[in-house]
Amino acid sequence: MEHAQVLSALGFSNDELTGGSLAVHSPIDGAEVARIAETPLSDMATVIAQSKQAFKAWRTVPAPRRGELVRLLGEELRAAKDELGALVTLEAGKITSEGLGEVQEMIDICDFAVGLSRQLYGLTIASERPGHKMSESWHPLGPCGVITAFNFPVAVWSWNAALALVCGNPVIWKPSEKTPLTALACKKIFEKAVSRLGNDAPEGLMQVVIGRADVGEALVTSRDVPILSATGSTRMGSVVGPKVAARWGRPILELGGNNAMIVAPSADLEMAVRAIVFSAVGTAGQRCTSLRRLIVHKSVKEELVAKLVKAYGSLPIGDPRQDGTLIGPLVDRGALDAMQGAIAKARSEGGTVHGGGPVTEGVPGGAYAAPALIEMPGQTETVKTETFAPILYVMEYEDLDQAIELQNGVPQGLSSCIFTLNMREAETFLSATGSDCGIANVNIGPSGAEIGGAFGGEKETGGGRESGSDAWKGYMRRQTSTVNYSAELPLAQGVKFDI
Ligand code: UN1
Repeated sequence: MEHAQVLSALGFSNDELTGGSLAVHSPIDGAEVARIAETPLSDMATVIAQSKQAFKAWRTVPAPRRGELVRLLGEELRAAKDELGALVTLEAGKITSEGLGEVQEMIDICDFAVGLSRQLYGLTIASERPGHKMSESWHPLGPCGVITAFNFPVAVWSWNAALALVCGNPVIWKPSEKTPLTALACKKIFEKAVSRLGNDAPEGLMQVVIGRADVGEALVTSRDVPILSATGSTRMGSVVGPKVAARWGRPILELGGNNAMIVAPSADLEMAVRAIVFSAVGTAGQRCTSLRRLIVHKSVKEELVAKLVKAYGSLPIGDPRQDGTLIGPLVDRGALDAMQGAIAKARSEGGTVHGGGPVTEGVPGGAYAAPALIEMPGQTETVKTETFAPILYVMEYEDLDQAIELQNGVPQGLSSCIFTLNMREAETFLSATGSDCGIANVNIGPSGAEIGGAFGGEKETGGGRESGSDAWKGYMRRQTSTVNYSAELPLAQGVKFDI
């Protein structure tokens, strides 16, 4: 499909796509596809005030009814899956199947959140005092700012929005300036769900603000935005986190990863190769969960590297819309330059480089590159740095302790995995002395997590959790209540204070 067709299928009018100050380019061919209006900084106070107002109404709507809105959103996403998937491909450069997969991830989190809307459970807790009841309940917290990155332009919003909405919070979404069209398309889809719900959804329940860092900054620094979820680089998080904390807000940070796979001597190598290739070169290495480091036992390293070099040699690179393409473009020229810079640095640190060069033939323009496999003499500074591109550094190990030390020996802590058929090794990797990451897998690559689990990581990844499990608790305030239904007033801890 041509760019214009994709945009019109989602209901964009010419007015929306022209005359603004933010130029949007497609990574597929580098073409400018729109010039859209930016949210003036001076509007942010009104946006936030409207969200605050919406909160007052939305928090009183029963949670299962809030879930109904999210159920309708899931229905609308199902209906728009092909069109929205195509827009993800257009704006982020993902291959068709991954664009559709991202929309499926949105549908999945909506289903999860609908069920959750009847399960925002608290606890009853045994009181030490006679005739007393202790309990814990969860209440809506307030406007939730969501700052998302270009690489998952819609799914990460939905992880946050679906939960925030059932939890009783309005959402203000600031998408990456590289992918604002997908956000505006989601807003249109959301509005359809709102109009089907009827009167319960207040004005301003989900707002999208378009702009650059200063627009995001307005959310980050506002005391009226108690929850601020931000996905992006560690550098961005190191600015956002302290600012949110300084005004007593709650940050949910999902930052850089530097994800590793340990390949043990007993590993099923054929399976490992498939997992490595998908997680290292899928999405052109631009997932926060992409595989970046391979830690291979020295007894299998030669064989595995040979298999990988062969597999890498035949990967179809090109137009992500075309059937059969597995590697689409990098997001822009800057990403290609960063990739080439990292490869040059790795080489200067003693790395042996396979592939990794820019690809200019058989591609429709844009910034395309062959994936790089780099055999490294050790875990150098370059290996410890996340480069958002398909570069896989290979290192060898002799015993599992050393492999785990290498795996944990980077500043980031998002995702990790081990390929082994040895149960002792697998369980050690998952134990308290194993991987230090938020995600640790066995015989599966580090990327492509399901929405049912909590998603996020430790150390410079920021510590936030989104998506499944009990991540919803990050979007609510906890209230502990003690009720005295006796005629006495005993004090806790046996304290006496008679007057
Ligand atoms: C991201 O790259 O920010 O686990 C999110 C995965 C996807 C989400 C990635 N489900 O790879």
